[in-house]
Amino acid sequence: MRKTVQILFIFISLCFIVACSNEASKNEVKDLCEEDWTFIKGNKTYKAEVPGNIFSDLYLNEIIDNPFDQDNEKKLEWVNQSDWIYSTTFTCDDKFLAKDAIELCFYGLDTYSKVYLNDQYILTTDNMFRKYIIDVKKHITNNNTLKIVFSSAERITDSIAKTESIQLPDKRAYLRKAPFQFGWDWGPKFITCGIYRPVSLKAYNKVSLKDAIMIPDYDIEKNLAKLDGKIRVNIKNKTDLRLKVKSDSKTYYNRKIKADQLKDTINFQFVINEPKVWWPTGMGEPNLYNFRLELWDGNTKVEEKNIQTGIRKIELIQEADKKGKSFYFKINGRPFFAKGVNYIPQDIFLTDVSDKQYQELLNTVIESNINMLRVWGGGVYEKDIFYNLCDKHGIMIWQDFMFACNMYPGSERFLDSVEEEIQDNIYRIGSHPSIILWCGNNECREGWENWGWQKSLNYSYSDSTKVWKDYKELFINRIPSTLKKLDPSRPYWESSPSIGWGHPESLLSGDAHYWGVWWGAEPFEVYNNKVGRFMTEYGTQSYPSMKTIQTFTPDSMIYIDSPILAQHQKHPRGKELNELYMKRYFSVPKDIFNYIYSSQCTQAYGINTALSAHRRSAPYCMGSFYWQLNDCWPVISWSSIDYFGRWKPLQYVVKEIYKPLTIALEKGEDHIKFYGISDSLKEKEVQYSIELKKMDGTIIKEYRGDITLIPNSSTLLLNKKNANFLDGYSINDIYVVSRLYAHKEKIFEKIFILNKPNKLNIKNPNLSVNVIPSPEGAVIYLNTKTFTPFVWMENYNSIEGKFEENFFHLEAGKEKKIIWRSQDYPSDLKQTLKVFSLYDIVKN
Ligand code: BMA
Repeated sequence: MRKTVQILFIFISLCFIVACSNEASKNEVKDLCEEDWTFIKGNKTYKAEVPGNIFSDLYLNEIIDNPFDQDNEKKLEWVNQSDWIYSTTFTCDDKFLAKDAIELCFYGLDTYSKVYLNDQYILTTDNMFRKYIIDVKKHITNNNTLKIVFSSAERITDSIAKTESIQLPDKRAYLRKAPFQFGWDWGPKFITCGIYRPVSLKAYNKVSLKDAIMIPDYDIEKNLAKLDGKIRVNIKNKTDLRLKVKSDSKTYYNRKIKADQLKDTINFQFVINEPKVWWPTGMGEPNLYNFRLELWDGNTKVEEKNIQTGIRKIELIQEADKKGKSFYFKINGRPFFAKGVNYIPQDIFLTDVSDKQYQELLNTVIESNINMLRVWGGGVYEKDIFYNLCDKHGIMIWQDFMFACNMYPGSERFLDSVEEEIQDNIYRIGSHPSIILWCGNNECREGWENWGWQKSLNYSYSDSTKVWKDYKELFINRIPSTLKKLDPSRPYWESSPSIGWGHPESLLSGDAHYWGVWWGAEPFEVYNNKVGRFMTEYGTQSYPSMKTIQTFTPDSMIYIDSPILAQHQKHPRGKELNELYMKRYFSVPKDIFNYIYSSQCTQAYGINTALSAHRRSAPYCMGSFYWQLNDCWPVISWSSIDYFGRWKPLQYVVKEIYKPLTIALEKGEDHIKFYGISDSLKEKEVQYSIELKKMDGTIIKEYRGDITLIPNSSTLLLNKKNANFLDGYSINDIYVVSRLYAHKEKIFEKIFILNKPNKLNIKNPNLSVNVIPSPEGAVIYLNTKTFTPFVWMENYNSIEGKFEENFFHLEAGKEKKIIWRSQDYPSDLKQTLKVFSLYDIVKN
């Protein structure tokens, strides 16, 4: 018995020793975001949020008013001009301090700062897109003070510009900071500073895991996945290490790395037979793999990291054809039409976006049948949650690097910093299957070639040569060669667009931005002819809803020429151009409610023209990305949802036209053509019907036919001479109802008008509106006795709700039932619901 007790005692002691030594060699992380942070204003200290930014901190401490309110932007210039000091105190226990190395890790400092630990200077930062890691072992004690002094980014860029012999188009180029925060044609100028991403400490004895990436490739023929992984480590003391790659149920990789072979990058590869493949939405399941990378030192798991990835093969196909060169993607060997939109940061104050907002934005994307987003290069590399959600929902991403509408310095210091930035971000986001392309920049080449910078900046021949050489070094050498090392799996595209919109070749190959409409004031019909291979930008503005305007404008200031509205319009000719287009297609009402509605109709009508031209040009055109999905503050802009996520009419149009099966109309000078568009990869046998109707709903005539829709393409359903089709009727007196049937069952219906909206001969609809409470919120019944185009419902109640359907044409005698989804039923909904229609703004 005594012997058993002795053995037990020895065993327990051994376990204890092993556990202690295990504990001792484990890396330890301390999250400094959990500490109390302060910032200084005058001679007072205030509570600060970390992650956070100065504007939000000033607002939370009631030092400034809401920056978005009225014209507060103008009054807050001083914040941009000031320097700001953030600090915290924290303790470290002896066990933590006993480790051989202690790293301070900043995942994002915005932007120009000097960092002091216990009053010792330790770091200068000038790139908000980089991760900064420094060994602070020699400075750290039990009680510590960390202080970060942020200098005004505006003053820093000014002072750098002064020392440069060649001026770049915009001085914001000198700092690696989100370009849009210096002001954009949809964004205010709030030049934030602060600790905008996490900050932590890590103590370790031997090796610290810095970051890791897993790049998947998929061999379609062999049905085999190859995973290419890299781990970056910081090494304090070399040791034998073991790397394991696991999922919950399986170990995929297990290898010992001898101390003498340990380098700061560990490469690993393994294969998966018959993997579950990642498909984008509409094409299959977005299957994901969740791997856990573990670093072991003997019996101790030193550190681990989770990586989410998906197995898929991505190809960008550019093949010469009769007109130029194709430009489309294949995923897992299958081509697809990219139903896209441009995405900008959801808030000028980056740290104010909640996880819920990311989720809600993605919900809008999914509901709208969008399958691809372009993360535009004037913003930021998004947070992990954004890419996680895109992976999960099968939303693909065109990822710009953060360079926009500018030329950039070519100094070694700058290039080295960018190289670090590119590496950090590829390591952070490169494992995500949703990202299918890296793009060098937004409109830098376009600007250089077409915007007259060389003349306006008075460049000499040698100046031009130098600036262009620097461009090439950055976008044709440094970035692609970094990518080659880390991620050769994805295509790299130097600049979006590849050729400027003033050049006819821009429509024959590469990606195109078409801004002849809006910037060039051309009519929307021009969209029908200006169709490129892959349309990555085009757009037109509209006002946000009245509810959104009310958040920043007092009632007495809500009128069309209000200076407050002018402050929330950032395009130099915004109001003038909006009104030009409103007048051309709808009208410019005097009443502000109708004015907003007319502007929103105009935007929806214009982008509908472009979207349907692009869709019906498949497979010549294989992608369409209107400018832009969202806003970063309440503003009059090109967005289809506003800052608060409220849908403008355009969002309903997008949802409709991006359906996997749709009909598009082409109305030419002498012909009228209807196309059936199918995203399906198989041929589809359908029947179509096209009815020509009078405004009272009487059918004039009907065309029917059977047709096989070509996969992933657009198929001509009906082609008629105008005179023949109209049968003596004026295009202003009729409308068309088109339908698709499969096995006699209706699978799609769409109503078309044939002329500009303000030309139609419509009558007063005297809409009857019935609102009934329901478990979902409310049900709305609409009835009319005459064709009522562009019905748009707005609820001005304080309770938020969403119309399941909105912005449609209503036929005479066809009751429409719409569900209004809301948490609550407001008893005054009947009074606060306003139903607009075309007749309200073009009474004839
Ligand atoms: C595009 C974008 C942005 C801009 C938009 C509207 O070119 O890249 O620069 O906001 O035009 O002008």
